[in-house]
Amino acid sequence: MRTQVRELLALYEQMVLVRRTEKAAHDLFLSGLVKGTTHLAAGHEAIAVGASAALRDDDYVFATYRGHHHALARGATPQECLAELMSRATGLCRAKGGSMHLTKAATGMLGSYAIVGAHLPMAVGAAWSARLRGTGQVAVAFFGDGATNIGAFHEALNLAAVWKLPVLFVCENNLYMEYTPIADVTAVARPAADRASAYGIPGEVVDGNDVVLVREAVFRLAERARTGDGPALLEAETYRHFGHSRADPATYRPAEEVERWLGRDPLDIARGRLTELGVPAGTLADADERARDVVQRAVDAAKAAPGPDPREALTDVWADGGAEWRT
Ligand SMILES: Cc1ncc(C[n+]2csc(CCOP(=O)(O)OP(=O)(O)O)c2C)c(N)n1
Ligand SMILES: [Mg+2]
Repeated sequence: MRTQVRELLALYEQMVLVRRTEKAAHDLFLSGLVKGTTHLAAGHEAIAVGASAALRDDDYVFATYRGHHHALARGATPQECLAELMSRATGLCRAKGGSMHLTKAATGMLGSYAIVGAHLPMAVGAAWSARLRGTGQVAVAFFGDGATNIGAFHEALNLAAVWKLPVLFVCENNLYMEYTPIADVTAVARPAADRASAYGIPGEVVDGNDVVLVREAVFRLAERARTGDGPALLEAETYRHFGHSRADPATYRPAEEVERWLGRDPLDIARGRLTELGVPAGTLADADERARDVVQRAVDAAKAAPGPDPREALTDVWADGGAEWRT
């Protein structure tokens, strides 16, 4: 899959939109309009945007609590996401999900999950369902480096490999699991890719800050899975611009490391590629401005939206009555 200038420009604009939505979420949190916690994905944009551009519209995506970028890349609007973060009736999940549970089943965004590693077996299940139905869909699970030391990661990989399921595991390796460097607690250098050989599946490393490289790698591995060659593991190297969540100042990260990674901002890398391809600065500025307008309108609309109707508290909530028979 070669990325054309026109496509790259669209990917750039989408990444700017994600970055601006994240910035708005941060500002709204600081002004007390977003309650609870948020895990910003600023710095990770190229992974969600590049991967989504390589997938079919009906493919399935599973994300973590750091999933704003995936929801936006898979069809949720900034307005739906920000309204959800602000617990408004117009939110993506009508205020029942919040930042950590952004879900849009209609566009294949099958959820964001707060329990580290929990969604990997779910992605395997979705892939199995696609196989049984013969739809040609692929399921993609995005997760952090910390998930690679969780049992569910290994169970999911093994079953997916044994059944040769159409699932792609994408690790967003940002070097930290909350405040602990992944390298301090992992015996291999590549926490995801180096584990692939144990399950007999391909393991690759990609520059997760380069949207073009992510798109090409995901396309190749997803098509391989789609045509029956089974799962693969892609480790995308990246870095978060903010702390782990909310007001974490991330002082545990060496200044020199932060500076090096800020110098590899995915937006700058895409901008550099576009400039090299002859796209004028004015065209990039127009894209920036369009994204700024969309997000500003989203913030205004979310602020103006009503809170959820208390009479809807029990709608769209599934219960199997288990509380009675389990006790
Ligand atoms: C099973 C489980 N254990 C612990 C936690 C608490 N926790 C939330 S995020 C996190 C760090 C995960 O790091 P990583 O997988 O690298 O993702 P990142 O936050 O860097 O995107 C931890 C330990 C949790 N949510 N679930
Ligand atoms: Mg991490």
